[in-house]
Amino acid sequence: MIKVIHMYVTSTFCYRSNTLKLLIKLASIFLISILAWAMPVSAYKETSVTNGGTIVGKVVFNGRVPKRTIMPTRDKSVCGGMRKEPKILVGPDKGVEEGIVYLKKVKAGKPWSKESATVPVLNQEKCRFSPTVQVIRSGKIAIVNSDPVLHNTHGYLCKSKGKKCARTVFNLALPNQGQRIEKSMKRAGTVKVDCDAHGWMLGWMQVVDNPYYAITDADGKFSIPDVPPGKYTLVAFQGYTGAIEIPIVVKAKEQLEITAELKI
Ligand SMILES: [Cu+2]
Repeated sequence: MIKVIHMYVTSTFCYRSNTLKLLIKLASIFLISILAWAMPVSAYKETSVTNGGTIVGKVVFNGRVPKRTIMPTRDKSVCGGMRKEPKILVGPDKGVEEGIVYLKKVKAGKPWSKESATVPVLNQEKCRFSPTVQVIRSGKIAIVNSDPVLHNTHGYLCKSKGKKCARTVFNLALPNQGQRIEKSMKRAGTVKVDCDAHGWMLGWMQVVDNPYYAITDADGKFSIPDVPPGKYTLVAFQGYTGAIEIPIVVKAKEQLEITAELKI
């Protein structure tokens, strides 16, 4: 009998102890997650870069370019009629226009440009986002409606490599022409923007925490100068393909040539 009671007490104690351990573990994970979320990303330090290298390159897409059919169902006098648009802007030599290129997790380097101090604008004009693709310094952005129709501008933070964009970062109704609302975009990351009133509207923003970025030109080319020598991860992103990451080594006063091939 004593043995049975002893076994019962021991097993109950073990059970309780294990439950307690599990609870402590869960609480720790929860606390760590909260802290990681609340803590600011380590701030970028501006220095003068005298021996920097330059990254030049081209973003390409070699596959068949998929198209989407846009069929406006409302506000046609402002938004236009049915049309087809390519999902990737690819030039004759396979260069991808409006690709975003940036370096991840740069701790120190060249100063931010003066332009980056002004509040960037995401305009909505003729039911299109303008610019369709932009890179913004983490901070404020102004969302503007230039149309005489309601736009409900909705931004989603993408999870990884520009995919799984589901977490709402802003959701703004702008019923009036000329309306302007400022939002704070503190976290670096890719943001997909659409409009709840016009399902075909699509735009992309990359919020960055360092000034090493570029948007590709009509030939898919880009240049990122004054990069302090070192190892980095270069990211090339396009809304439909998502992002690819390329490990690179930048050497003092040298030019590094990169071809970033995006794939579906
Ligand atoms: Cu809209």
